[in-house]
Amino acid sequence: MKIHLLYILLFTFTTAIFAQNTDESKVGSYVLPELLRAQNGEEINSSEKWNTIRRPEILKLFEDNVYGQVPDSFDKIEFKVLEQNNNALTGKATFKKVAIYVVRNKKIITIQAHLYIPNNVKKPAPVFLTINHRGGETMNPSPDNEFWPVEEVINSGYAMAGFDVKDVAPDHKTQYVNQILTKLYPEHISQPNGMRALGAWGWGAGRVIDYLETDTAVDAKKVIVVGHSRGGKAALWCGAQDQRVAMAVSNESGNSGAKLSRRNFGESVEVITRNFPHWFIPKYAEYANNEHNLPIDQHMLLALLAPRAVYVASAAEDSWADPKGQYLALAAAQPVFGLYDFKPNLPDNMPPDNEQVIHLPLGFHNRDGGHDMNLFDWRQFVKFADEYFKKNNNKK
Ligand code: GTR
Repeated sequence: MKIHLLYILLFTFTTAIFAQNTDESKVGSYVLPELLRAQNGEEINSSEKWNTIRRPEILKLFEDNVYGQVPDSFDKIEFKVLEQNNNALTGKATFKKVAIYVVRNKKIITIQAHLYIPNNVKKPAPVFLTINHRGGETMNPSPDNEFWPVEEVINSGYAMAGFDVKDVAPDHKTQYVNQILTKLYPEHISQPNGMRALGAWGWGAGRVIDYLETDTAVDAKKVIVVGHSRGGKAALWCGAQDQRVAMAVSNESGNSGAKLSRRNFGESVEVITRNFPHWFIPKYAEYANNEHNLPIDQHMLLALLAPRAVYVASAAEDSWADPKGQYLALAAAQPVFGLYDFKPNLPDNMPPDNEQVIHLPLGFHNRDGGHDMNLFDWRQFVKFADEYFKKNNNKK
């Protein structure tokens, strides 16, 4: 069975056996933690105060209550192009498979990045970098591969990069420690706020960016980190930390991603921490059925991207991921972007299905259909990125 079909079945199964509220009338009231008030009560009314006071506070709250820390030190990083084909996609693209070796305390891990770069552009290409939890085989350029539609993206003037999360942390309750945690950062395993799987996947994206910074065919100032579902959660946390990320795309990341945790709709903190304890630090489980006591909510994760671009995609039948809760989180993050002279003014209500809203640097759509990332979604990501980078003149 194809691996992504397996994921869809597993997803449907988890959705079915754990009761969740999908009745809008049963969503209770909630009060979101304040974005623009520091812990000492000070009002945050400038980008400078946001950057020096509130942003570090919020990052730390996410580290200590949800995802754990993401270390940024290692002894050495090296890159080796294992395969190169300058004539991929009938000459439209250059394909590279790159080994990224990271060494710390004499231990080494290897990430394999897949990279397609358009040949037919004047300038270095902006690049979509996918945190891929569906297996390396899904990064193939087949025309029917909607999850990773290389040709479509190349035709639009963007490069496409990706790596398999199992190179850094296998998506498994106990085996997640087997790569970078055991080999490079063993001290994190026993730390209450040490790195866990979602943080590790974002760390992996950071190492791919390290490589992209050395490849002159891509524009490493225009890296768009993309993830679907659990990959989307990792993409947001990665973009929150690593300010080299120019844009984060969260596709149906749902609970602990773009969805407001306090909104009682779809997947809950109780269910997610029971099913996927390895994604988070143990403390996060204390907020099961107790979301109102979280010191953060997910609008604050989106706000950590400011003033960079954030795109949130959802799907109408994906109630598990709570499309409305994701839209409301994006809307609630707006005041921080406002500190940077942007005036995003998202409508109060989510747009109709399949309609994209763009209020730079924020964008959103709710596709019809179920939980997946497909060609429609990618076309919206490209349209949004075009707007944001105003890159239409980059075509020959
Ligand atoms: C589900 C999980 C979601 C989402 C999804 C996926 O089972 O409950 O939070 O991450 O998996 O990654 O497809």
